[in-house]
Amino acid sequence: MKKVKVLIVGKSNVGKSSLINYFCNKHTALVSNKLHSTRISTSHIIDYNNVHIEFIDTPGASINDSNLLSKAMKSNASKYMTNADIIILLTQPQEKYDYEIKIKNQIIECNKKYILCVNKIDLDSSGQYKDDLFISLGVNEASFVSVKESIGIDSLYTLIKDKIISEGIEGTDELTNERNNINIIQELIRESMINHTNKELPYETAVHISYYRVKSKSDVIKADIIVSKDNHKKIIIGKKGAMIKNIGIEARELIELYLGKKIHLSLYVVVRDNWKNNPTVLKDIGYIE
Ligand SMILES: Nc1nc2c(ncn2[C@@H]2O[C@H](COP(=O)(O)OP(=O)(O)OP(=O)(O)O)[C@@H](O)[C@H]2O)c(=O)[nH]1
Ligand SMILES: [Mg+2]
Repeated sequence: MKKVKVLIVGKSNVGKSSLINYFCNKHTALVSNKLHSTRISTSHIIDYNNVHIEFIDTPGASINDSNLLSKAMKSNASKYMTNADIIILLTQPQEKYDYEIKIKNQIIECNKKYILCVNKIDLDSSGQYKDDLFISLGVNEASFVSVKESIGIDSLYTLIKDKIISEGIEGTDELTNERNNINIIQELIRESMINHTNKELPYETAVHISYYRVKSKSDVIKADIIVSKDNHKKIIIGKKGAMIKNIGIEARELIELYLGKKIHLSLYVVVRDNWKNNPTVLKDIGYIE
């Protein structure tokens, strides 16, 4: 099956994962109002008139941390740029576009063209940000959308399809990456955890699928929630296991919607000291190769 790769890049929290869920008409990418939600790139495929479009979500990295995890997140989007057929640089109404200039330069270094798209236009009806955006990026046009209000996305989709046709993009014939499924499931469990825990805790945790068996009626999935401190383990388990139970219920619902079938999900909380700097743990989770 030939697929056209559409890579979505941009600062954290601009709505990259939200846009992908909208295109796919399905909740398969982690969405949250917290910064640095997405940790790993995932592919989401849709079919349109026999054209298979693979939307690739990326972590929006503008992190200052210098641990191994942050480095992996920062390099994630650029790793996929060279193979992308189309790149969407997603941004939002804001005062400065310094981060977008950096991404644009990265795209140009890879010898690629991009579609500039501004999401969250529902938050700024004045449009005053447009001059700064155009001057900063040296362009004179962009797509303006609001995923939340369903504005402009059909036009963006048409733009993508027109580009596929006008540039004669045929797509590539690649085997579906088995790892992608695992990555999406890990991210959905993280989404449930983000929804149930407060403050910084989601940043201190990771999810590793330790066991996955496909069965005819319901798949069996076991996942470790990795934390670095005993007191984080206590918080995630909660009083009489209430917290982990609720995380599990929501995660199961999200995964069942994604897979379109029933699953049996078991969650375990595991303490791994300084896991963000542990190459073995990061490799197991798929954050580094
Ligand atoms: N007001 C408004 N909020 C939006 C819109 N689209 C997405 N959001 C919200 O913006 C927040 C961030 O959305 P995400 O899709 O997780 O952002 P992201 O770019 O994937 O972020 P990272 O994964 O951290 O890089 C969520 O709370 C969304 O509900 C929009 O059009 N308008
Ligand atoms: Mg995201």
